[in-house]
Amino acid sequence: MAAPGPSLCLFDVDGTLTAPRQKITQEMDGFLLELRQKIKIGVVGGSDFEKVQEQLGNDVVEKYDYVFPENGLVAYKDGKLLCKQNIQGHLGEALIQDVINYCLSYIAKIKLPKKRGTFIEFRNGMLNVSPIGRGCTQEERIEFYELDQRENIREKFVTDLRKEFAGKGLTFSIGGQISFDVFPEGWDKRYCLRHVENDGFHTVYFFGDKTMPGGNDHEIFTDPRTVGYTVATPEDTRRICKGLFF
Ligand code: M1P
Repeated sequence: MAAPGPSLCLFDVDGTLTAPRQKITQEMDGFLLELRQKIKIGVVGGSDFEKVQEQLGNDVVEKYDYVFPENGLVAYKDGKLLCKQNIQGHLGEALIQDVINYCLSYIAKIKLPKKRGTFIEFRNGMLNVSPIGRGCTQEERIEFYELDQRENIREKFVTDLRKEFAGKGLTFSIGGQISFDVFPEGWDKRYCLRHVENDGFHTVYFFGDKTMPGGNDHEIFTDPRTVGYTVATPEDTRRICKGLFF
């Protein structure tokens, strides 16, 4: 049973509302429309706004009460842009270049079955670093993901970066299948909560699949300001919401 009073449901995107980097199914899209009749809904993803639109539809800001790409560093409420942060202003060019140079030289030294283009994507609120390159095909993405699960390529990379940049105020977070995100400490998914804090919600529910320590949903999932649910698939998300809100 849901708690009484006005509530908000915040959803992670990949693995929670959609399969990783895939479009939302019609069924899930329809379900969220129904859910929105009962409760305010929002999304918070690591991906940038363009990717959120690709996955949830070009009209995503009309379909959800809140849309928080890049952990809420970019924020939309009621269809309107609320704010856009940038990392360069916060971290400074020198540190950003050190991170970029270090990552590129690390990637240059590892041998993988395949490497494609766009190893670093510079976003508003984060750097997204991919050893295979974001330009890979869906098949190549799965191949890398399976290899990564066996060989912990990203985990080793991130462990190395955490040592190299200790004390510099950076967070390295593994969220998806082929990459990890780099952003200032505190700019994880909890960042989006500041945009809803004064909107009078009694309860903010959060649903995510990467809620374990080290996963990019962990901080917001364990935050005292949310009631967190771990899901394994979009079907799981639907099932839990039905039990809570219908
Ligand atoms: O939302 C989870 C992650 O989705 C993408 O990851 P990948 O392409 O590696 O599957 C990225 O947009 C990443 O920033 C994000 O955290």
